[in-house]
Amino acid sequence: MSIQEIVVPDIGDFDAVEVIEVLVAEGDFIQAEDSIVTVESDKASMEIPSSASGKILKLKVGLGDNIAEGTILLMLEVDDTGAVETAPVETPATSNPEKPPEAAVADTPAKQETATEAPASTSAATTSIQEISVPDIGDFDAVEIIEILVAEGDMVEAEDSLITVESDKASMEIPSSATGKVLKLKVNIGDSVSEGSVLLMMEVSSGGSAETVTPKEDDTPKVKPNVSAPAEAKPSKSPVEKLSPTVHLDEKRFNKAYASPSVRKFARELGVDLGGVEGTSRKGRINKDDVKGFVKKALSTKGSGSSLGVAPMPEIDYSKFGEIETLSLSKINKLTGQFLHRSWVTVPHVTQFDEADITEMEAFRKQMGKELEKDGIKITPLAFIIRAVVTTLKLYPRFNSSLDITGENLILKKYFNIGVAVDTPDGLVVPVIREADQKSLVEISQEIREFAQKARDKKLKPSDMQGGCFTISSLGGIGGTKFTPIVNAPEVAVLGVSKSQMQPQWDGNEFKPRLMLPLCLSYDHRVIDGADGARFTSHLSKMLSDIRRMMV
Ligand code: CAO
Repeated sequence: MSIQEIVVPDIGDFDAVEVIEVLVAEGDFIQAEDSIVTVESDKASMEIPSSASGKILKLKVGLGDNIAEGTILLMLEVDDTGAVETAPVETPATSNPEKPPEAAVADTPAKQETATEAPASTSAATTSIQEISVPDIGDFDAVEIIEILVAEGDMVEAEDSLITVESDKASMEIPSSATGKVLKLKVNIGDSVSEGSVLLMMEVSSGGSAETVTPKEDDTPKVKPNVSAPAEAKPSKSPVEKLSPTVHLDEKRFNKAYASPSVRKFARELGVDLGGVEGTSRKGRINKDDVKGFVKKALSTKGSGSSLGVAPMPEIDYSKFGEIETLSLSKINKLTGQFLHRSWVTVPHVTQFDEADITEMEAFRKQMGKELEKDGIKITPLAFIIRAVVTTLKLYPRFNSSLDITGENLILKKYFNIGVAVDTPDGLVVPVIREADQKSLVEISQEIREFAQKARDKKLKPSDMQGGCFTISSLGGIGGTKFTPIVNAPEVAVLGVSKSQMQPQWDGNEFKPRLMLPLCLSYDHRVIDGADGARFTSHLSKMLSDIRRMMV
């Protein structure tokens, strides 16, 4: 027996984290990898596991303590003789070369007890015999051994493959959980094995130290009962669950994944849901590199499907199906893509459709257009729409707001800066017409032209695109009947405008041809109710149908 300090292992960036739960008590028997405490940082909580098996003599931490890597958690009485799963065997000094290794595992329980109860101190290294069994292999149950990869007498390293098993779906290599010498194989090709099946007996060296104790009995190798399995021993979780920050894994999917235990362990440590990882090894088995690749991809595509718990896009070689050309996305494309993606996944969108009768507005615009043409000024419907939007925003101030970062407060803006989506060869940009409520139709029109030109000449400054309250995306000059624009978050609403069309409208007596403008308002449903969405577009429609109302 020896007494060991159990300390906090490397827990990554968790530094000086608070103990929020102590999961063991003095006197408890624990297994290596059993959780000792739960700690919590501002980001996540994590269970800290024991690095050894034994009896807790003294707890060194309590609730509320701050701990970091190296902090002593408890003092553990450890049976170095291998009492947990192993039997002490001869030390080099006392070995009996005549005794075959197999005999070690065939000794009687009576002798085993003696070995446990009568330890003697020594500084020499000890060896023990361990049963190496099949670890957690997910949904593979009663699978057939098709290959034995080691022989008696072989030295194997932990994680070296011992056997290959095959189910009706796939094959898998089962690795060793320890380093040592194979003494006795316990399985044959054709045997069926499941989690827990003993594969072989291994001679494991436990290394010498001042505290190491070995039996003072004779030099006969012994096996003793597993003293770590009494009722008070806590059920052991998968070792890696302990060190992983709290990450939700779909256990069913995870178990079904075709991967070896070491890869499963690795995936759990990284919080990777194996169910979403594509295996590239034989028969689609997932290897460590697949898990690493998955993590790399998830990190490079911020906010990608993986972070949402959905399967990533498959990587497809399209050239298999025909000629292809690869174009790299422009900087604007990439940036816009990120913003739109974030908005799409974080804002609950609703789109309200409506129409405005702009027959009169268009007549007026055309008349104005003729008058202003000589001064080189052109007014498009967009300038009217901006004015009508501002008037409507004044009536419905929630549409001119943003949620604060906590999501608990609404910031109402008392200014009216309207963003206008501009299509350029490099992608979409949104310059902002500031204080649109203080500008005339002509001023707004000129600003749209200038911004559109600057955008296409790549001359927009970052400040030209800041401070917007509400965005308009006008596709009217191009075509289309309706679309669902994405809110330019943290704004809460965006107006899409499609191409106006002459349509028959019933005036109570007869159908009359009227120029109808399609309006598509998308809004953040956390901030705006459906009824208000409909009120907003109705009012906007009224403004555009009778532009005199904008003056009121
Ligand atoms: N219905 C019918 N015709 C329309 C219209 C509408 N809703 N809106 C504009 N038009 C007409 C204009 O009157 C103009 O016709 P005339 O030259 O005969 O007067 C023509 O379409 C072209 O207008 P325009 O597009 O040059 O000017 P605009 O002020 O309407 O728009 C701008 C300016 C910069 C917004 C626009 O050029 C643009 O880039 N739009 C694309 C926006 C976009 O890509 N949105 C998608 C975002 S989501 O991916």
